[in-house]
Amino acid sequence: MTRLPQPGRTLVMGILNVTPDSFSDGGEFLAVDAAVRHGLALHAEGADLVDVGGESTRPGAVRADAQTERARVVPVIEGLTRAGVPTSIDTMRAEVAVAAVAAGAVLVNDVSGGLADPDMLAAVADLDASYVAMHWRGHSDRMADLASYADVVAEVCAELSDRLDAALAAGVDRERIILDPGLGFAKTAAHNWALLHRLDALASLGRPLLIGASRKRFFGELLADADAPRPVREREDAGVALTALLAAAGVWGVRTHTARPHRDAIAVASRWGTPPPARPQDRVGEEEVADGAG
Ligand code: PMM
Repeated sequence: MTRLPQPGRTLVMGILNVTPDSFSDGGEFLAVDAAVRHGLALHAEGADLVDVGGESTRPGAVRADAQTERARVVPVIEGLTRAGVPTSIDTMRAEVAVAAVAAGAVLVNDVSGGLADPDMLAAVADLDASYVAMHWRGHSDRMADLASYADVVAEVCAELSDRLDAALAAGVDRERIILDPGLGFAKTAAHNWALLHRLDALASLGRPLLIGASRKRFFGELLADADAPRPVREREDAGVALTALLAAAGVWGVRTHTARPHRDAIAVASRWGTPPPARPQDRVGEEEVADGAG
C-alpha cells in the first residue's frame, strides 16, 4: 500500500498526461507501457508522486467521456502502484477518482475543486486519499471568458475558501485538503503573477498549497522573443527558477513536467533558508575570497 509521501521539504508531483491533446506532453504517453515507463522515470529522477491525468484541460480542449478517461488512467496507476510509485489522479469526475483510488492512487487532484461533478466531494469523503481543490471557474471552452477579476487575489482566496467549506461540509477531513490557485485556469499572465506575489494571502486559508506553473503560457509570454512566445519545451528553466522561489516561500508542492531540476532547486532553497553552521573552517573560505583566490 503506497501512502502520500511526507518528504519534509516541498514535494515534487511529476506530470503524466495519458491524453492525445495536453499542451506539453499530449500524445506521448497514450500507450500504457509508455506511460508507466515515463512515470517510473519521473519517480527515479526525484518525483515524490506521479500525477496521472486522462483528460486534457488545455484552453479550448474537448472533454473525454468518463469511460475513456477511466480506461486511460486505471492501468497506468495499477502499473505504477505495483512498482511502488505513489500516484495521484488528476480528474474532475467522482467515478474516475473512485476507480483510481481503488487502483492505488493516494491523492485526488481535482482541478474543479468539486464544482464540475456534484458527486465528487461526497465520493472523496469516503475515500482514503488526500484531496487537492484547485481554483476553477468553468470548463476549458469557457475559461478565457471567465478570466475577469476586480481583485484577483481577493476573489481567488474567497472562491477557494468556499471550496474548502464545501469539502468540509461534504465530510472531507480538513487535514487531507490541499489548495491550489489554478494558474492559467480562467487567469491571464498578470493574474498568475499577482497570485504568485501574494502566496501569503493564499496560505492564510490555512491549508498547504500546491502550485502548477510548469511550462505554462505565462512563461511563454514572459520569455517571448520579438513577437513569438517562448516554445513550450523551452520554458523549463524558468519553471525551475520559480520552484526555488516557491520552495523558499514554503509551498507544500509543485506540479512539474520534469523532476530532477526541480528537486535541485528545492535543495538549494532549503539550504539557502538554513543558516550555515558556524564552524572555524568556514572562515578560511572567507579569507581566500578576500585574497582573490575564490
Ligand atoms: N494544471 C494542469 C492540469 N492539472 N492540477 C493542479 N492541481 N494544478 C494545476 O495547475 C494543473 C493541474 C494543466 O497542465 P498540464 O496540461 O500540463 O497537465
